Amino acid sequence: MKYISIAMALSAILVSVACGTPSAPPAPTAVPAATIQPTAASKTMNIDIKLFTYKPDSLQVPVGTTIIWTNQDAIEHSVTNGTPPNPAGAFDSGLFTQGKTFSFTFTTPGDYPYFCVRHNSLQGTIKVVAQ
Ligand SMILES: [Cu+2]
Repeated sequence: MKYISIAMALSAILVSVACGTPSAPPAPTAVPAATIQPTAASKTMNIDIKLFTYKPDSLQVPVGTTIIWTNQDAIEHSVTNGTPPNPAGAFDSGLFTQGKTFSFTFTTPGDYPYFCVRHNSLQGTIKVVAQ
């Protein structure tokens, strides 16, 4: 019984504190709604690297898209932004082996050619467009 009365006393204090600051409650409800929106809009797409080909080798996506490349070949490849033999610097996976993945999120519209640093005939393009 003693614990119950203490609990009741504490909750009475908490209620009085909450009621003492009427301007506080409306603020937290507005913030979370705004932060959830971009997460729901973002998308993920997959590209396989198979038989020395990016599949698909040409892709158009909206800003905010994350692309995941998966190496299906039993040899190392890279996903390097630029045109052979010149990396452009927006992204570069480095060489990665069979079964491994590399992902990159495109936040700026534009054309992003890319290639494998070891096999320069292996090339692809990502076109990023505003939503
Ligand atoms: Cu390669």
